[in-house]
Amino acid sequence: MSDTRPLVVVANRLPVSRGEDGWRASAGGLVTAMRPVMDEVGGAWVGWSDDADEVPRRVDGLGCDLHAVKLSRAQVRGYYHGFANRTLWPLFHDLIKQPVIDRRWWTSYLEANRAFADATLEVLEDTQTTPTLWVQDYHLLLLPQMLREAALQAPIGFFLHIPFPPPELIARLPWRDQLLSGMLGADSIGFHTARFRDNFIRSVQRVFNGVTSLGDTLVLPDGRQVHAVAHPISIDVDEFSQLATSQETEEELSALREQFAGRKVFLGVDRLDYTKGIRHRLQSIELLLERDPELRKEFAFVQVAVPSRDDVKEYRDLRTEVETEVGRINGRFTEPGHDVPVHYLYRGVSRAKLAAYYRLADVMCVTPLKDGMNLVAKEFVTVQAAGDEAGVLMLSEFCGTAIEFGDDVVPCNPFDVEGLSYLMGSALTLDEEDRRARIRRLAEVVRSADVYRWVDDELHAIEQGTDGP
Ligand code: GDG
Repeated sequence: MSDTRPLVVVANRLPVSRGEDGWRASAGGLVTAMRPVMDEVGGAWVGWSDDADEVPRRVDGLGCDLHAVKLSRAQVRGYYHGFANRTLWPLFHDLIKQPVIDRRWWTSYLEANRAFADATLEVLEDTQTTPTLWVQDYHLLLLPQMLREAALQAPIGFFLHIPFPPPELIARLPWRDQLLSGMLGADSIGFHTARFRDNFIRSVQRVFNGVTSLGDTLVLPDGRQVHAVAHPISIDVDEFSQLATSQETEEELSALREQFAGRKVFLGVDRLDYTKGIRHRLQSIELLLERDPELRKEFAFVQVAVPSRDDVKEYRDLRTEVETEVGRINGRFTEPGHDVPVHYLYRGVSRAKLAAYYRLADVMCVTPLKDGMNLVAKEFVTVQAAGDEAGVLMLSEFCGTAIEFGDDVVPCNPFDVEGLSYLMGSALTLDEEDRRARIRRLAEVVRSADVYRWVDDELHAIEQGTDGP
C-alpha cells in the first residue's frame, strides 16, 4: 500500500467482544485483513457497541483505537433490526422477503448515521494527520455524504458487502434519493462484482439528472467525480491453509471420520438467514432420499446454522421452518439402528471444527438464493486443497463467488429444488482425481486474490478517487 495516512474504519460493529477473561479482538475476515494495515499506518475503528461506556480504547492484537458509538434501545430497534435488516436487507437481496417500509425506522436510521458521523468527527479532531476514512456496508449508506458535508480533507471510501439490486428495486424505496446521495458522498464506492456496480450506476442515473458515467467514473452535476469499482472480497488464504492441517483440526477430523464412517457427507455452513437457501437445500435432500432408498443408510447431511438476528420475526420464523423440515426428513428416513440423515447444529462451532467439517465434506452445498460474495465457498476450497482432499463444491449461480469460480464447481440454481436434488446425486459420481484437480484450481483462484489484495485495491481506489481518474 502506497498510502501512509492513518486509516479510520467505520462499521456497524466494533471488532471486539467481551468474554469471561475480558475484551478481545473478534475473529472476522475484515479484522484479520485490516490488522497488518493498521499495524503499519495506525488508525481507529468506529462502531456501535451495547457496552459503549465500557469498551477499552485498545485491545491486544488490534493495532487501532476503538471508538464506540452509543445508541438508545429505540434507535437500535429502528435503525438496525428495522431499517437495516427488514427494509434494506430483503430489498437488496432481490425481495426474497417483502421489505417493510416504516417511516419511524427511517428516522432512526438517519439519527443513527448522524451518531456515527459525530463519533467519526470526534476521532478526527484528535488525529494529527488527515486519515483515510473507510465506511462499511448497508447500515451506513448515509454516512459518506454526512462526512463530506463536514468539509473534511480526508478521502472517503465506502464498501458494500451485500448485493446492489437493479434500479427497479431501488425505485421502491421512498428514500432512494437520500440513500444514493449518501453513498455518492464517497470518493470511491466498492462492490463485490461488476454487476452490482453497474446496478448502482444505472440507479444513480435513473434517479438524478445530469450524471454521466465514463467507465468506472461517475461525474456529478457539480463536476465532482466518484469512482464505482468492483473488488471481490476474499479470505486470509495462509491462515486457512494452516488451520486446515493444524493439530487441533486433525484431531477434530479423526473424531468426525469415525463418527461418519461409511457415509457420504454433505455439508452446509451458513448464518441462519433466509437468503442462504437452507430450506430449499433441505427440500432437495428430502427429494434425493425419497428417490434413492439405498442412499439413506450411506448419507449424512450436516447443517451448521449459526444463530443470527433472532430479534427479527422473519428469522425466528425461518428457524421454525428449518427445524420442522429437519424433523420431517429425519422422521421419514431414519432407519432403525442407524444414525439420522440430517445433523442440524443451531450454533457456531470453533474454527478448528469448522475446518474439520470442510475437510470431511464429500459435497459442500453453498446454495444461497442471493449472496453478495460468500466466503464459506472460498474457505472450503482453501481448506480442502491444503488437506489434499477431493470434495465437490455445489455453488449457487446467485452469489458473487460464482463469478470468480467458473466451471470447476457444480453450478446450481437453488430455486429449482428438484433440479438441485438431481445435481446432489450426480455430484457423488464425479471421478476422484477430477475432483481433486478442480479443488486445487479453485484454491489457486482464491490464492490469486486474497483478502489482503482486496484491502489494497480498495485503499488504492480511495486514494486515487481524491485526485480524479
Ligand atoms: C456478508 C455477506 C459477504 C460461519 N459459521 C461459522 C463461522 N462462520 C464464518 C465463515 C465465514 C463467515 O462466517 C460467513 O461469511 P459469508 O461471506 O459466507 O456470509 P455473511 O455472514 O452473510 O457475510 C456475504 C460477506 O459479508 C463479506 O463481505 O461474502 O455475501 O452476506 O467467514 O467462516 N465461523 C466459525 N464458526 C462457525 O460455526 N468460527
